[in-house]
Amino acid sequence: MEKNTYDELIAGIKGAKTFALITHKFPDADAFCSKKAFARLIRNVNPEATVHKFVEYNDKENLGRYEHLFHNRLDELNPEEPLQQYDMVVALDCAEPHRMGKYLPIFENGKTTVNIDHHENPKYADKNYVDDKASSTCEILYEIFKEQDIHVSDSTASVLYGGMMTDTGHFKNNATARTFRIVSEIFDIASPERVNELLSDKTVEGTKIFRNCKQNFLYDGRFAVANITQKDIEDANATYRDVLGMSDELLSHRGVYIAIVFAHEKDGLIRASCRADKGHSIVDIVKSQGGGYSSEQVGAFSSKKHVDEVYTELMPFIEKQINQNVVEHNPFLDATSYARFAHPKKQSLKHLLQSAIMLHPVIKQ
Ligand SMILES: [Mn+2]
Repeated sequence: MEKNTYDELIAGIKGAKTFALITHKFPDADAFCSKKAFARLIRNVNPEATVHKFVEYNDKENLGRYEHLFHNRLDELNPEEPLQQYDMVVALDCAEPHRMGKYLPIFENGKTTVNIDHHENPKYADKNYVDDKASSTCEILYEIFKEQDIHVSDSTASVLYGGMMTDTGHFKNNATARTFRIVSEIFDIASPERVNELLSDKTVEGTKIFRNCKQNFLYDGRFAVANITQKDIEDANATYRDVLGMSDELLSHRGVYIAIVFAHEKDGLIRASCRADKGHSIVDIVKSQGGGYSSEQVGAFSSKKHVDEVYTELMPFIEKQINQNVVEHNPFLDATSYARFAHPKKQSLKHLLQSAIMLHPVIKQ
């Protein structure tokens, strides 16, 4: 990326009075953290400006997971009022315009539009800062702060770290030497307490669910699946948001390429959180149910269909992913252990998913 592009961005920020920051719907930590960090960048460069922040989240619970980062200072669009035109509208972590959800009209109505992202991205804005080699949008933002000599506070450093850590699955996916160089600089700036604060969002209720998940998940060596029923959630006095993140845990088992955690809610709604190992993708899996994804490795969907139907529809996509041979990226598996993990006792996926239902008969509606 050319150096003067960031100069142009900063000049644009200095010349604008009103800003709207938008990130993708079904936001993850990189979305929230990059938005927060960019608001601070604006405050440093142009303290008089007004900044509005928009994000379409799927429910309050999803927001709740990150509310300690936001204190609920998010703006909402009032459909009764005419659409405001902002001097600069910045899309953060949005691979495609439609991922802005209901806030896309604000973007389209912006005097100047900016697109900062680390996905494969068609560069849909007036000014595009797209780097698909970056681990996260927060990684790109850190480089903008540094290159432009903008002060990175203790708190901003930890926010940027939050986006980098989560988008890389705790530095297991897409983390590069560049990522770790930045992380080492962040640890020079941020106090460990701040960073740990970001990590301490676990709840005791979540841990109870987690224990259940760990005892009851099923796997065939390459694919791991767990079902969390409404009863499990109620018994633990937990909420759906406590269930998020367990798919990361399932994926961390040796040899597992794809992990899905299903949460079954009272009204028959199924929510699924999907993860893929490097070299694999959950994109087709979540797309088959109209879900969203923040990278090839991380996605989610919800469905009102019967669980059997959802499983049947997912199966070919899961099968395609787990049958791909990507053994070469795991240096820790020698030929013998690979044979054991990659070719476990043949158990059909259908059987596996059926067992998952039988284990939790309560989800059979
Ligand atoms: Mn991201």
